[in-house]
Amino acid sequence: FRYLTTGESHGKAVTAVIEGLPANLKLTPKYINNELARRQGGYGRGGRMKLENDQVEIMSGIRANYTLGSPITFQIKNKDWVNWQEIMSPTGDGGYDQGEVKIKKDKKVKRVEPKVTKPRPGHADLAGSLKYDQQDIRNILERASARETAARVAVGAVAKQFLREFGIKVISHIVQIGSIKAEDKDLAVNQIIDNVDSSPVRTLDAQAEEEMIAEIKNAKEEGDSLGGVFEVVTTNLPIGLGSHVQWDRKLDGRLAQALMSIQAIKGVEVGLGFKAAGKPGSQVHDEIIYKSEFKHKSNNAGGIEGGMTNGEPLRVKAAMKPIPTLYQPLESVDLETKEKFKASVERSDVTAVPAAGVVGEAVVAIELAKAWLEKFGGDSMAEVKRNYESYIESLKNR
Ligand code: EPS
Repeated sequence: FRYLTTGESHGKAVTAVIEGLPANLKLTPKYINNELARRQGGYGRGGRMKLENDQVEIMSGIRANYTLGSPITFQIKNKDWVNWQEIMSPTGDGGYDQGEVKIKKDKKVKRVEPKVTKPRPGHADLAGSLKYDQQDIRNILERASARETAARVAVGAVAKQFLREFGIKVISHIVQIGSIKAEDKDLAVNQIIDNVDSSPVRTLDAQAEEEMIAEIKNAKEEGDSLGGVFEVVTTNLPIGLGSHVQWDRKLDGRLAQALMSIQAIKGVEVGLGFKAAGKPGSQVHDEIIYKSEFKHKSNNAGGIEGGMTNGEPLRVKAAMKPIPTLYQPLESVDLETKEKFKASVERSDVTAVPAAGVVGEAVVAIELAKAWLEKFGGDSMAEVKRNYESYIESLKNR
């Protein structure tokens, strides 16, 4: 299946269109809303998250809680829109007209913001404004914003519901915030699911949790921001999702692209990842055993060999850079005057790594659901299940 998202951060809503899901999959807004709430949490978020209360509104493709096989559209309204409707009005009704501030005499304009000409380091501001020939940086930053990830988490919730029909669960946990690393515990999916969301930084290491919170508090006081690392883990996947035969069908490559496309992600590791480069092969590759089915003695590969799932749980990590909107100003140059200035902000998150983990789950679930439908595809859930079961049966005869 495929999807697109739309929406500006302070526009009316973020939306998504999903195409290619089979009919008769049970989908309820409750599950999607719960995932949206998980993304909004996490210690270190700023003022905007106190304002928003993300709820999905389904516009098409679902009837009486079951998919129809037709495209699914939904929207998540931006509550902050009411404060921006003059500035973000698609028709310029608020008096704002592409770079000009006009206050109409006969109209009360609650708030008018001059155009943004000061590009913030680390954002899409500079490159986007030059590339799209924009005089007002707002025309770039609104879409570049990580607000868009709300739509992706909703799509991911749909993918998760689909995978759950086959017993596949996807979860994330935070393994590093700033300089604080959690102990590498290699926990199973259900243990992570049961424990991770009660931690304000979504980590499974209580000692690291305290230190992470202290580091976030400290960064806040200093007007600074923090990055970190999350890991996404799944239950055992069936052998053979993805393929070795062509570069764009390799599942690890597709997962890396999906994860790298999350705002502020700068690196992705599959299994041992970068650590594998420094070890001899004898300590990296997972030995194969047979106990009524083919298994591996370890899972350093993170569940993927040759671009295909190998029957083990998937383990992927992604590194997020510190949020570039800082209270501590960074040097930049005004687009119009070319004068130096120090970028300042009114409101920002200190860190969004716990939320990024939830987004990571979503994009991983989406890629897995896509690969699942490529291998076991059908127009109804019953057809997909038949195809899946017959493949699993065929493996038993090997
Ligand atoms: C974001 C900046 C902040 C974050 C926002 C992402 O928003 P604002 O500019 O309105 O203060 O709160 O995240 C979300 C709105 C969200 O839903 O996650 C950015 O520049 O990427």
